[in-house]
Amino acid sequence: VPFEETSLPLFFGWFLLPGVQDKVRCTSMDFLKTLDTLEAFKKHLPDFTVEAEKEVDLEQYFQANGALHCTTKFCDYGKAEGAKEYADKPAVKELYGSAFELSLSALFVTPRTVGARVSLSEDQLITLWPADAEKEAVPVVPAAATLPAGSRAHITLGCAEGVEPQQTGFDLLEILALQQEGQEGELVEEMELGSLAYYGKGRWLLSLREPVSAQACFSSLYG
Ligand code: 2AM
Repeated sequence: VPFEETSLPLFFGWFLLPGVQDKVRCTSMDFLKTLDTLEAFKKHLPDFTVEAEKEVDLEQYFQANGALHCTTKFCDYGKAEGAKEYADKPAVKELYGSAFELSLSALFVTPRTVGARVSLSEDQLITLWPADAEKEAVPVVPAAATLPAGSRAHITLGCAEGVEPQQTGFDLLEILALQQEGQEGELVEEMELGSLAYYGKGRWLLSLREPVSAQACFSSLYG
């Protein structure tokens, strides 16, 4: 296999700095710990898991995986569509290895994934976010076609057993699509971190009162 065909990474993305990873993991743990004690969560537990359990320990339910990051372009070592074009973009080359400030604006939980929504700045959108990131999700989440660029940006914080990480972005897009249709979600509770809303089918969104600012390095993973 020629070197050019193997030299592309598994994915490009913003990797949270180690100290920031700990902070975000703690925030996520606190949220999960609180969520599964809420009466509203217990009430909707049948929507969350089909198993006939009375309780679920969310911290056990979700498995964390590797370094926290916000994927920009999944390249699959060059096999993914548009991988080479993305890697060749002048902005990608120029900004590779530089520091960024990501704004985490919400946390969400579904029966499949837990993640943080990343609200990208105009600059981050223009320079590094692939133009087709939302369109690529359309086969799974049709409404993604009408959502603004950057809607898919997220950090996977954990996945339920047997769930692939790319599911986190689909789950976020689904919730944003409901919001766009005018569904506000059922306001469940004002928590210390922000307001918690329920979107049905086991989908929960915590809009952070104060967005969490997270320092991150734009880089890639070969894995
Ligand atoms: P994630 O961004 O939702 O966490 C390695 O698998 C990384 O690439 C993970 O971070 C994963 O999901 C992301 N990923 C895997 N397959 C993908 C795909 N087809 N499209 C976009 N991102 C993908």
